[in-house]
Amino acid sequence: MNAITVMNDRSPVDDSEYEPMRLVTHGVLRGDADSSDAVRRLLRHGHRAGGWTVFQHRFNGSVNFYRVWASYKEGFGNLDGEFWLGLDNIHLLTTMAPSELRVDVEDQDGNKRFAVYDKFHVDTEASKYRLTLGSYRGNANDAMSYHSGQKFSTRDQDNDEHSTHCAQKYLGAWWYKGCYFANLNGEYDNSNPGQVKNHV
Ligand SMILES: [Ca+2]
Repeated sequence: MNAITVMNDRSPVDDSEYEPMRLVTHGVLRGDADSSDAVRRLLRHGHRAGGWTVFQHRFNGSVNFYRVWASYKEGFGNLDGEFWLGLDNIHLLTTMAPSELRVDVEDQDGNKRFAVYDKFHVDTEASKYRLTLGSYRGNANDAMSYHSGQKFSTRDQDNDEHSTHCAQKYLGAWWYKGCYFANLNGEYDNSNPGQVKNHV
């Protein structure tokens, strides 16, 4: 399971005050993939469930997610532990077949919720892996629609729309805008298992 903290008001996280809603989640994508070695490897390792392919997994903070562009491009971590599949692979998967994005969330009391976007595409590196999402459905917060249309940013690449460098400011890497509703690759809080800090 991933860990994330998603805000529950209607403005993006930046300097404004807000009450965080703590959630646990993992991001998965659905699509039929067979042309990439890395993707084949992933699928062989059984990281699929009900037609969904997990492209990001965080659950104990053992892997550092505050990484540079090249690392997010290639992917990192261990498929048996925490990992990021890599933007090139996510681009490939979402280009080979129409894909959906699903986020499953679980709060500290074990309450589970989900969000699904009926279209999910990540563009090429030349386009800074621009994100496109379709319509939301589910019973979790719609934390991702805000990020649709945005370029990916990392600690060494500021492609967001904010005057600051969101990835550096919030210790993550994401399709930041100005800055975020969701920050799934943000700092993991080891002092509070199952949580990710979303504000510094
Ligand atoms: Ca900026």
